[in-house]
Amino acid sequence: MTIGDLTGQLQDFSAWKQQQLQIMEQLENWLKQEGLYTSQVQRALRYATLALHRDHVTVAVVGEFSRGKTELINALFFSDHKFRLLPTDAGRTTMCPTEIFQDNSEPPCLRLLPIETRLEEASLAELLENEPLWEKLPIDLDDSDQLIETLLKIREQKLVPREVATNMGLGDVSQIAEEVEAMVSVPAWRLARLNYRHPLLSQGLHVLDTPGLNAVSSEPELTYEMLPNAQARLFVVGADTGITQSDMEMWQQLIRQPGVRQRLGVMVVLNKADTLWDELRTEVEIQKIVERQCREVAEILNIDPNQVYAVSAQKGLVARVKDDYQLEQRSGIPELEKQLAKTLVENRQALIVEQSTEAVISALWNIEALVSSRLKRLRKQARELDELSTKSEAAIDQLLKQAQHDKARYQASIQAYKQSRAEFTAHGKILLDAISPSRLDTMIGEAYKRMTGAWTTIGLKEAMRQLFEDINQQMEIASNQTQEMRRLVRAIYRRFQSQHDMQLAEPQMLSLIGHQVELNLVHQESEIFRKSPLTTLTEQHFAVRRYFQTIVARVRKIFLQAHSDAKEWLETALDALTQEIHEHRTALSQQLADLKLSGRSRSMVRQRLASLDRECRKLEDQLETLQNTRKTLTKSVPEKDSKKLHLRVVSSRSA
Ligand SMILES: Nc1nc2c(ncn2[C@@H]2O[C@H](COP(=O)(O)OP(=O)(O)OP(=O)(O)O)[C@@H](O)[C@H]2O)c(=O)[nH]1
Ligand SMILES: [Mg+2]
Repeated sequence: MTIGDLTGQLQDFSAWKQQQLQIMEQLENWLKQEGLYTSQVQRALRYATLALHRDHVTVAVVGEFSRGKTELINALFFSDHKFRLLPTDAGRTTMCPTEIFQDNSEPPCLRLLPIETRLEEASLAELLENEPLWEKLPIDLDDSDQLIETLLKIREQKLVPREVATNMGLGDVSQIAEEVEAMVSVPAWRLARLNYRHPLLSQGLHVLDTPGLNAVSSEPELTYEMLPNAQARLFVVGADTGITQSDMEMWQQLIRQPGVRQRLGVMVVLNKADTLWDELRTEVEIQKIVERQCREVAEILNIDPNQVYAVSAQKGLVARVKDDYQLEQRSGIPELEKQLAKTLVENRQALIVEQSTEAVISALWNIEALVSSRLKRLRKQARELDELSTKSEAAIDQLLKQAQHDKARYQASIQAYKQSRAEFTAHGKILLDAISPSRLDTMIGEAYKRMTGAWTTIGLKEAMRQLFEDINQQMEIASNQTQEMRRLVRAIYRRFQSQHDMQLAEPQMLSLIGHQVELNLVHQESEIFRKSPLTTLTEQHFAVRRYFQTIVARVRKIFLQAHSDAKEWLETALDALTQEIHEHRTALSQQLADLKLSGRSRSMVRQRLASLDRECRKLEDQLETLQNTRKTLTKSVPEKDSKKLHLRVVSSRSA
């Protein structure tokens, strides 16, 4: 049976990542050896290598309960087991979000986070680190009964007093249990993490199964981080129910989130298509009905009809377990798998390139500019030295004077450079201070005090408004400083470019726009939260906690990122120029030495010319290697025998 599309694509992708890692490792060695290992490239390589090592792709499956999400996961990823891996059933089945992945550093197991942790303030990220809190159940891969039995835990519920359920923030999702009046039923676990073994998972695939109802939206980290960051999100609806009011609510809340930047990778699955397979109709008639329903779904959700896939997860699973090729094709699962594989890998790759490869490439551009500039300078020196041999002593004397004059002029401009650099550092301080973690902590601390001390909802809402006013003000200060500094850096660069004929790559600039856009989105969400009647109705303590978990946590993340970006930029923005200035000074001294030399000995001039020629050739080789490496790094499609090619490209020159 084929689960080939996904496996194949993921294998190619892993190969591509391995290849990238290899190129980067060789590049690092080569740069060190050639003395070209700048701090910018060092940072970019370290970041990219880490990102490539940690990388995985995530598929998240969301939708209302009983639409067949879990069955779809079984059919798409785990049909080679020949049994139903994850439990599915009519009614609510998956009680807590379930992550499935492979971590070879420990034996397979199921970890469960008790629902009671919702009573604590700790975030999910913190709880993930707190090992003893989790219940850990070992899994025997050779014993399918034990495996299935263990996985049934995901369905567990428990009875708690209604008040406790409310304190857990589950007041609206818990069902009233008939037996005990004041007790309500809540999921027993908050999150399940299944460390499993499977060829797809071993390629770095993570699968996130979620429960229906609004269980996901009660976990802010799931809603705002895990879901938007998944490379593919499958939204499952049922062909038997059509799109219901609650499907629509989940779509709005989880997929079209107002405060989250929309990313690619949403696929809508119209499941249970087999309920339309009416035996009294012809195949063509059935096909038409299915297509019509897909179009209707697309229309209601306001998406392209090509984003809707009609499948039967159940028939797909049965077909794959029983090796029934025809039924498998009819189930629509293979087509969905093909598109899913494409979406996953393309999105992931694009992100890796955007977030890390581009930084390495930009660092390489700067090194290229540096080497080109060295080459240009050496060639000029060689040319001048060559010309000197035909010149009279008086002419050489004249040139000597000119060179001394150049050096003096250069010395004067160094003073100006130092002044601008001091100005740059001063602006940098204001910038960093405006968005510093301690300033942020103060603002958040004050907001917390105001919110918890507020007697009325109006006071609470006012505190929320005030927090964003403070935050936006700080961002504004930072953004103004960035603009000032941009002007300053440009001016310094221009001066050295025009006055001293330096060849400089465009200086890297800092932009906080991306962070400001993110912040605006969170602000919008904060406004929705602030104005929602629910906030007025919710007990103040819970409203504040929820506000901190959903809004403030994200503000903190954006701020910290902006701060670290700014800090990194400040440390490296003038590096290229400083390096150039240093080399320029050496070149000027060298020029003077050459002039003096030319007046003395012909054979020494010849020796010097030969050595210049060797140096030029070395620089030309460096340039070629840099250009080739840049090209290979930007290649997105893995090529079968490209591994050898890279090895040669990077190492031959250094041999
Ligand atoms: N006819 C038909 N039934 C299906 C199909 N897929 C799932 N089902 C049935 O629908 C019911 C719900 O399936 P699940 O996979 O548990 O649904 P879910 O969306 O994971 O539900 P929750 O875990 O409660 O959120 C089960 O009884 C499945 O057998 C399908 O393609 N066709
Ligand atoms: Mg389920």
